Amino acid sequence: MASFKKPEWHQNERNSNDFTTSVVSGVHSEPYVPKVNKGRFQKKERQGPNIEELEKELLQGNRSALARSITLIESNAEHHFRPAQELLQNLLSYSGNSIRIGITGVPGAGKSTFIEAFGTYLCDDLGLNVAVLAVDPSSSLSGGSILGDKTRMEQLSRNPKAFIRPSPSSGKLGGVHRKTRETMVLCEAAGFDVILVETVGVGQSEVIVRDMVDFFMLLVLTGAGDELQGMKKGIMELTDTVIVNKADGANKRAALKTKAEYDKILHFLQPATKGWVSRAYTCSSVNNEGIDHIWNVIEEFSDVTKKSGVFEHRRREQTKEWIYSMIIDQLQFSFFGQPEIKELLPKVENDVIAGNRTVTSAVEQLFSIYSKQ
Ligand SMILES: Nc1nc2c(ncn2[C@@H]2O[C@H](COP(=O)(O)OP(=O)(O)O)[C@@H](O)[C@H]2O)c(=O)[nH]1
Ligand SMILES: [Mg+2]
Repeated sequence: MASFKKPEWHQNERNSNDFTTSVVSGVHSEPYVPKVNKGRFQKKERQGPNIEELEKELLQGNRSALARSITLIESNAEHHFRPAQELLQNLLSYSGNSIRIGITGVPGAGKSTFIEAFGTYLCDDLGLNVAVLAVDPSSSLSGGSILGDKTRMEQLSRNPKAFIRPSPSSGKLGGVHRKTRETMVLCEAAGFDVILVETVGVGQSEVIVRDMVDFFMLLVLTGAGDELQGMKKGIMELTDTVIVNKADGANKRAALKTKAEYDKILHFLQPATKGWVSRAYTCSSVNNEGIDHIWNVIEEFSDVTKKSGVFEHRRREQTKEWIYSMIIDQLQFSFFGQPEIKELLPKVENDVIAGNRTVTSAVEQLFSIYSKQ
């Protein structure tokens, strides 16, 4: 009697969202396809997202359509890539009409609490639609450290005029960088007037965010003495304002002193934006003090830079920069994704580590294989 080997099933390795299954082994005269699963799973795969409908709903400001669209562009599944790009292409002409604001600062500076107060003010007092995005390069490792912040934005997350999205994780079809930029396009097409991008001041994240926003602010704590000494000068040169948060209670006087110290430093630095003098301000996010003034500063910034042409110029430069960062993303993807490279890489690595060959010759060999494809 012929032995019957039970077919084994496995989920496709791409993404846990992909419920496509396939037979990998098993002896059977006909391919073994379970009837129950066939219709359900294959239908989902074949149909894909309905881009036209998604686009229509998103343009009407439908939050659920926006959330689904972001999920689509954030997806690391290859079969989502084309539909996502098609959607973006269709929505591009509706984007660009917001003010994009980046917010950075060390953990604990009060960024999330500030966004809660600031965002609520913009929604409730000014009637604006506010989207909050996060860029957290560490989140792909930590599983989304920004999640905890949702509790700090409790009020805002329930506001019908606000939309909060945690940081995407990076993947082979592009990193956090591309996904955040594309998410901005989607938010603008959905009618958001203000986009706030929160980032932890870790590694290169503040430089990345500076490159995708119009206005960039640094939130700092009081008692700057030591902090000022240790602070990277670089970040001060990127910022359009410094906000000394937690200017309340016993901390208020110290906050004013800190503000004066930052003003002094800013005075000696190159301005982050041509024609704009970066200054320091104080606020209290928990007491809602000074929040409205910060918005006035941003509006003034927008007026000044739009009149001088600096605003548009920066956006054009940012788009150019976007092209180059995408090229680098794609190159990495195609290089490391190539089967021959994948196969050879561990061997080459070992050879170099063992001192049998130079790094240059190893890289040269890999590239000659890559360019032959
Ligand atoms: N007294 C006071 N505490 C604040 C203020 N803003 C934030 N905090 C507190 O500072 C801590 C860190 O805030 P959080 O928003 O999570 O900082 P983030 O890590 O920069 O996002 C929390 O315990 C907040 O309650 C403020 O304006 N005044
Ligand atoms: Mg936070």
